[in-house]
Amino acid sequence: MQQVNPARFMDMLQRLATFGAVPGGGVAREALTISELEARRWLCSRFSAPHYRWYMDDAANLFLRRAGLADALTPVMTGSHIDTQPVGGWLDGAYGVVAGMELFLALDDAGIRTQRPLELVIWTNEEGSRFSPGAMGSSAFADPTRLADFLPVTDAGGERFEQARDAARQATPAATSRALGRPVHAYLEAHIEQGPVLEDGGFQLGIVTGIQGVRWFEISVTGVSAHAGTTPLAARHDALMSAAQLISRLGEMAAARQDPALRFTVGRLEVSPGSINTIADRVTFTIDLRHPEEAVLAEMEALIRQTVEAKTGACGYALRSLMRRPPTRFDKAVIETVAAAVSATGAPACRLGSGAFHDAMYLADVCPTAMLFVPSHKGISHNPAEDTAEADLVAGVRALAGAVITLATP
Ligand code: HGY
Ligand code: MN
Ligand code: MN
Ligand code: MN
Repeated sequence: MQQVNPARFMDMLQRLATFGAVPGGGVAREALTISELEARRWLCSRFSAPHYRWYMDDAANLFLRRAGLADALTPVMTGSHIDTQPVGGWLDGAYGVVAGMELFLALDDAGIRTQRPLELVIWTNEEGSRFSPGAMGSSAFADPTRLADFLPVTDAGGERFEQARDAARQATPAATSRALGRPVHAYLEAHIEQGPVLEDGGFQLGIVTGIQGVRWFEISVTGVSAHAGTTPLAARHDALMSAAQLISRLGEMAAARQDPALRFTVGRLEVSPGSINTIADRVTFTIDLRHPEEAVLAEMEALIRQTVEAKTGACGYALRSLMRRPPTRFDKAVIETVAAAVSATGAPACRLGSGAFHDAMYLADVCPTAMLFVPSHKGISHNPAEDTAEADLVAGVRALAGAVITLATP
């Protein structure tokens, strides 16, 4: 689509990156924090022509609807998230949202009104770093009964998701509220790969066939706080030492499987009271487990549970499941639509599965869904150094435009 305007697109992408920008690089724009709400407000200000309408649902998912000629038909949806890791990159999520914005503006420039309505969506709390689980907004959209479990979830400072959701409502008065969940004709998400496959293979675009499964756990270890100077080693209930032994035991167990497809990460560790001269009485740490096969995830979970239960000694142990998502297979017809749009751009491309999870995994439960990737430089993501060449970013917008227009033409 020649009306795609690279300068305008890059300008919007760079503008979005200013919300929560960290001096020296990176973006700190966690879900529903002030910087994300300001970014939402800016997005709303960008589209106010009469054929556009903004909506927000009860999970604070934000929708920009572009009326279709046959407006009663179910919409084609595209989008992603704008929340980031505590200090993330400028493209994770943001790319798919701004690619959708550029698509809408290019359609305006071309004077094209698609048959089906189009909806650009900004999903709430995809990263799951402030509120767990991840992809909360899209998960609730796919099954609105889940919202009741999400509303009381608190962040590290004790703020409930419900309070943050309500603040989002105040921040974007232009968005009419609407019910959670609705029929969607098809969903297509553009995203950075966040891994090395495309760049290593010399590919500019990726046709994504699915997403691996993921399980998150929180393990807490309880001991007894005591004086570091007076308490003999043999008399300690040291939660931190016990947690450290458990973490290395679990890490060795994962490594011992020698499965190149297995992902096992302990990313967060909190210690109480966290004083240099007090023996820790409580430690919590998280596990992020991923694999393309559900059976391996189940096996690993059983091993983790057995290892925790087998722990003896003076401390107590508890394991809590935070997130559980089986592997996702995308819709064959939408994958082929993406493949056709990609080949129309002439960009070198390949098919691949996603190592990262995305909101598309929940949309796949309720409508035909697929994704489109652009490369990540050196495979880096969830890191301020996250980057992608402009030519690749723009090629992705062109492919997204082609695929969405095809999907929106009955
Ligand atoms: O964790 C993930 O896979 C996603 O980037 N939030
Ligand atoms: Mn993402
Ligand atoms: Mn991410
Ligand atoms: Mn995602």
